[in-house]
Amino acid sequence: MTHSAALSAAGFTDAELTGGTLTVRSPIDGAEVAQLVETPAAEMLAVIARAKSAFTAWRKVPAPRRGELVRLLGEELRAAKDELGALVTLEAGKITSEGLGEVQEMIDICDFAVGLSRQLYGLTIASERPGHRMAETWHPIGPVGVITAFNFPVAPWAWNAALALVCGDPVIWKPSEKTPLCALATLKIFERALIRFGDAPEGLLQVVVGGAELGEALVASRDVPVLSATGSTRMGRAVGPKVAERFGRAILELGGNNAMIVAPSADLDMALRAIVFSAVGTAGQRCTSLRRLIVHESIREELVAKITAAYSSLAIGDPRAEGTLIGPLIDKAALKGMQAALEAAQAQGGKIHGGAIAAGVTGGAYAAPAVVEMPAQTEIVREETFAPILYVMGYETLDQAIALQNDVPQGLSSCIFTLDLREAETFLSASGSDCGIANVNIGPSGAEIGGAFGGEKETGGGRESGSDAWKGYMRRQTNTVNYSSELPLAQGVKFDI
Ligand code: UN1
Repeated sequence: MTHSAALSAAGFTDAELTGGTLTVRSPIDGAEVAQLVETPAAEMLAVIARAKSAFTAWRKVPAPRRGELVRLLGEELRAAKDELGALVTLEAGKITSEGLGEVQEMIDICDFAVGLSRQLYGLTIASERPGHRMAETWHPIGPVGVITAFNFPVAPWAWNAALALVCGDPVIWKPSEKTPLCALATLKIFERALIRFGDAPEGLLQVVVGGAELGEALVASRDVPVLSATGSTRMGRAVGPKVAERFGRAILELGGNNAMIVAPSADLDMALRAIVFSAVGTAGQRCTSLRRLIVHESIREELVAKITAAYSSLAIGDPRAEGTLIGPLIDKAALKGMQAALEAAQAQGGKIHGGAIAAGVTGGAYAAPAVVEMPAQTEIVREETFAPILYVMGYETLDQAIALQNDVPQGLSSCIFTLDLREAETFLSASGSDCGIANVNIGPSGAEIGGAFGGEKETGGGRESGSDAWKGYMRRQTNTVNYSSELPLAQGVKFDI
């Protein structure tokens, strides 16, 4: 599909795509696809005020009814899956299947959130006083700011928004400047759900288009009690303290430096498939991408040979073409970053296989994936480079492997390939992987929405998506009700007047 066909299939008119100051390019060929009108920074107070007023109405709508809106959103996303998936491909450069997969992730979280809308369970707590009852109740908290990154232009928004909406919170979405079209197309889909829903307050979902100053307005506002941000650790370092300063709640999903330990007992063919998908899928631009391979010395050479052989047959090129497995990097700067990392790795003793600039489509930034054998976990290995570079290191004992895996600043995802139960359970134990995600015989990327998603250390500590991540979008209230005619004090305190 041509760019203009993909844009009109996603519902854009020419007028919407022209006349503004934000240039949007497709990483497929670097072509300019839109000049979008930006949200003036001065308008942010009005945007936030609109969300605040939507909140006063939406919080009173029963949660299962709020769930109905998200159910309709899921239906509309199902209907628009191909078009939105193609737009993800156009704007983020993902191969077709991964573009569709991202939309499926949105649909999945909608389904999850619909069920959740009838399960925002509180607790009943035993009171120590006679004739008293204690409870814990979860209430909507207020507008939620959602800042998303280019590499997953829509799914992380959906993890946040589907939960926030059933929890009773309006959403203000600041997408990456590199992928605003995906956000605007999602808004159109959401608006179709809103029309079918009927009586939702105005301002439940607003998309703001533009640069960092828009995000900064959300970060600074006391009227945005929850700020969920996906992106680099550098961005999180700027956002986190500012939100904390005003006692807001930041949900941060930042960099990863994800490892796989391959033990001697591993099923190597399975490990190989997992390695290739997680290291080169999305051209190595997932926060969950496999970046470090920690492999037992006894199988190291064999595995490196298998990976380099597999890499040599991967189709690199136009992500829309059938059979392509590696599309473009987001832009030329990303390609430069990859080359700089490879140079640094070489200077730090690395032996590089692959990693050359690839032809791809003229105007795009394409690269062959690289495997780099490292003598140790040097400085460059400890950094997250958003590109298909896989550093390989050897180990002798599992303790060493786990120590190496944990000895990086980031803590998002991790995995072990082993058929040894003791090794697998040790890896998952309190003294095993220190990451938010730890898998056995599965790669580190491609998590399902049912689990809580996020990680520790410089990954930011936030949790989104499944499990009880919904609690991050609500305020907790402890209730004590006295139905007796006495007024006993807790802890046996006497205070007679
Ligand atoms: C991201 O890269 O920001 O686990 C999110 C995965 C996807 C989400 C990645 N479900 O790889």
